[in-house]
Amino acid sequence: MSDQISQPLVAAQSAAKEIAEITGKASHEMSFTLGSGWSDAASIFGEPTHKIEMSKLTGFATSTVAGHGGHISSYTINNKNILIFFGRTHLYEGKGIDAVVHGTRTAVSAGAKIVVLTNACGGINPNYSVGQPVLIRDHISLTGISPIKGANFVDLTDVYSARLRAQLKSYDPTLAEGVYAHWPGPTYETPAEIRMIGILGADLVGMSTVPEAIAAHAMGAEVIGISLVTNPAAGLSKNKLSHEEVIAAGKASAEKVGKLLENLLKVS
Ligand code: 8IG
Repeated sequence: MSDQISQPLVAAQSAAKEIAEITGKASHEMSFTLGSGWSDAASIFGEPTHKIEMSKLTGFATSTVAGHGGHISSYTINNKNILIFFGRTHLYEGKGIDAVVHGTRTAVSAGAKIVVLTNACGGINPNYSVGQPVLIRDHISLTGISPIKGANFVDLTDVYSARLRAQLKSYDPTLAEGVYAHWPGPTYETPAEIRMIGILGADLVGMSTVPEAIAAHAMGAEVIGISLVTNPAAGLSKNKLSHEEVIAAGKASAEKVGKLLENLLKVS
């Protein structure tokens, strides 16, 4: 038995302290993790007060590609301090589950009571169109990997805050909700796998968000997850899946995504 807090949490607390020192802001109340297709719209936040290379902070995996490491920007908007994470670590990078959730743990350690997780994903639900943002109502972990260790039986009945989803829908009643399946990647699914995942009850499929949502929820933060559908999942269109398609769909929905980010700033 030990009441010591875990090493990954200690690292997240160190990184959070470094962010507070660099920005001179004792706490940041809200965090955003921007996935592919979302980062361009961040211009609606205006100019950050500080931009921090993740590689300079404790515990962040260093990027293998020079100049392509992620960064974190700090903003103060309407007296609210927010952190935006540009770039995240995915399970398929092989750095381990603690690396995947380190950014999120850092955000919550820095004071984030609301954690916004965005991603680009494949659409399984035939009612969705490419370029459509969908609120994540619930998830299915197909990786079987949890960021929580030991006999910590965390309740996951309401990982994605119903309270915050209702607020967002009050600003935009057209917003759809769906179930997100976390696929390990980095390969996309086969058409047969997409049929399986659809039968299991998922509307969306992607390679991120779920571990981060679990980690934030376990630390007591409220989570909003939003997927931008950037392609029909494998076998649901005549086209092959490509990263270019994803980037193009992200650019095409910049305005919609910007509006959503603006609405997210209003939630409390
Ligand atoms: I963007 O169709 C994007 N990410 N697993 N499947 C999975 N991840 C994705 C997809 C997709 N599209």
